[in-house]
Amino acid sequence: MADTTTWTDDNLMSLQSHVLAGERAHPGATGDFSWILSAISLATKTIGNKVRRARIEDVLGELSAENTHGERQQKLDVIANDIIKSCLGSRANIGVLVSEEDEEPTVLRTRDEGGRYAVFFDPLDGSSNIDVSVGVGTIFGIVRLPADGKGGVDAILSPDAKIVAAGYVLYGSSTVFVLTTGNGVDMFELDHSIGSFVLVKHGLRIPETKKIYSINEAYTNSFGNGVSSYLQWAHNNGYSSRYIGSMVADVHRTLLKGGIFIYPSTSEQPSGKLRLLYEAMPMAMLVEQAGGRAITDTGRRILDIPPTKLHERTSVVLGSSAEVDHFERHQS
Ligand code: AFP
Repeated sequence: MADTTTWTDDNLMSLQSHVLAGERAHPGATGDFSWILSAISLATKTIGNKVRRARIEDVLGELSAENTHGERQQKLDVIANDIIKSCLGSRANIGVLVSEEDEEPTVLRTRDEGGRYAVFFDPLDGSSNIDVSVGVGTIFGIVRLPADGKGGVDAILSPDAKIVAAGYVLYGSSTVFVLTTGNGVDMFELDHSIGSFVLVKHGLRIPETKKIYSINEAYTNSFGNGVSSYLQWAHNNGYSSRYIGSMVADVHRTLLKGGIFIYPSTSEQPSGKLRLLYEAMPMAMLVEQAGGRAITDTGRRILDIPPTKLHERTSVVLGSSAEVDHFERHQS
């Protein structure tokens, strides 16, 4: 398939102007997205700054507390969570915030009080890598809450709640913001000299095929037969392996270079490890909007899974459409 990606190296377009331009193209648009995305942009620039200064400020290392999943929190997990909540908290159109780091959602306002959206986020994905300067990131999904409900927690899990935008910010060798509002995928890079995310790729498309798989192969003995059979096939067919252990970084490479990212269910984690609402769904939306596929290891489209609880886990298989097809062929 032809690469329709447009590299934007002549016109300067900031994230904010890009979102405003998108809204102007839709008569009747409320400006909701620019309002929410400007808060996410501010929050992620602030988190990025903390990540870059991690050894200079005292923000590295573990806390004694565990998060809602029983995982040891890093200091930066908590700092990033606080930053996002303080940036999003004042946005009048957000009803609920759901964070990986908080057991309970933060209910800001009801639907009647103007809370039209919920924002789901993993403030600092891959944070156990932070002490060794590996790329980490923030993942988010924006969900429009049903118009007739009261808002709050029930609204988030309602079948009428619809994910309308998703993205991540990767704090890697450069800081990139990858975004979809349901109209393709765009990529912005933080220009530190002007403090703005600047559009660098419009209409990003994932390569249709690439012989790269990304999975934690150390868990081989606890994979199901379908996953093992796929890996055996990949070994016999000249595949390379790439695994960073930071979902944002692994998915980013997969989006740009192609291939497949797999976090399957294992005998220890029968439902998988990654979280549906603020890891799997946003990444699934991005990958699909870029022309790829995102399913569970039993072949269910991730965006079709109705969430039943806030911190639900799922298996994740996503990437180039031909590569996900190969994986699917080995599951029976
Ligand atoms: P941390 O945020 O605790 O580092 O976990 C990262 C993560 O949720 C995701 O980013 C990785 O893809 C996955 O865990 C790696 O898990 P394994 O270490 O089990 O491969």
